[in-house]
Amino acid sequence: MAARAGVLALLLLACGCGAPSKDAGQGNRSPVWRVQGLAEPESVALGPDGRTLYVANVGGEGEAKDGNGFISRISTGGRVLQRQWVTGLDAPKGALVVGGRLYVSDIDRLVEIDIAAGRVVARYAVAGATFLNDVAAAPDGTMLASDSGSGRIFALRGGRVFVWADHAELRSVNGLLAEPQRLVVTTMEGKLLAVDYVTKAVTVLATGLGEADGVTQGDGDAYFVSEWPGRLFRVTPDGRSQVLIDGRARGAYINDFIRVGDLLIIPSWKPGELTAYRVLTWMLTQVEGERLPARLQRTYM
Ligand SMILES: [Ca+2]
Ligand SMILES: [Ca+2]
Repeated sequence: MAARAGVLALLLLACGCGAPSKDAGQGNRSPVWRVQGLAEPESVALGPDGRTLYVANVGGEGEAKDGNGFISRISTGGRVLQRQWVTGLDAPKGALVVGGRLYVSDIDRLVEIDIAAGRVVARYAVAGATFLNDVAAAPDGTMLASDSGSGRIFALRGGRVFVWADHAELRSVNGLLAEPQRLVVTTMEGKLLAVDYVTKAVTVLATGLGEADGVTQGDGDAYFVSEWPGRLFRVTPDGRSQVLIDGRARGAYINDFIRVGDLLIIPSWKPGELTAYRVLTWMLTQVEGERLPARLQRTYM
């Protein structure tokens, strides 16, 4: 433990990220690094170089067209490269890199940013959307965006925007994860769903996940799902879930996180942070006071 704390201290010194966080040693996971002072960060995307993160900062309220939203560039080591890299957005939420472009959802528009040039090159109006949230790319290249306001998923293909999925289960739709055969979706009614790309049939994978937000692949065939007021779940294919982290006591949201190899990189709208945690470290330690199943301990030890 002392050795790990030493390594953490070295990492923090190396990246200038400040003191170890307050939640270390309080039953939660210890972060690898943490960047503070962001402005309501909702999501993060990994750049084409594999070591640059693009963080969408809402700046204030989620629906406000206030022009103060921006994108930050931060290294995967936790160093702020440029806090205000692309500015002039309203409330950017979802962020996804495809090729050399960063796609960002911005209330009722999809914004396309040329990463090399560092500027907005296109804006696509999404008629009928009021609270665009996550962005994902289907295997055929179609850009998909969830709209929490209307409970629909919109698509952008060949410069044209249209309604891609409209289903009662999609009410309060939030996170998207594009798999080869299906789109995995979270809703703020606590559901983890799968939508068939062709038939648009919806399957309920799990319920009871609070006000669910981000979703990534977990270990094996499990998923990691966040609920934005502050919990991170591990959800297994049988629909059961366990809490891996709980930031509610310190008021730390868990918004639309990503997984980069062994790291989970988590934006926290409140208190305005980006934090990296090491997934395998969790699997080696206790989770919410109870051991992981023996099968998993063997897998990861
Ligand atoms: Ca704003
Ligand atoms: Ca989200």
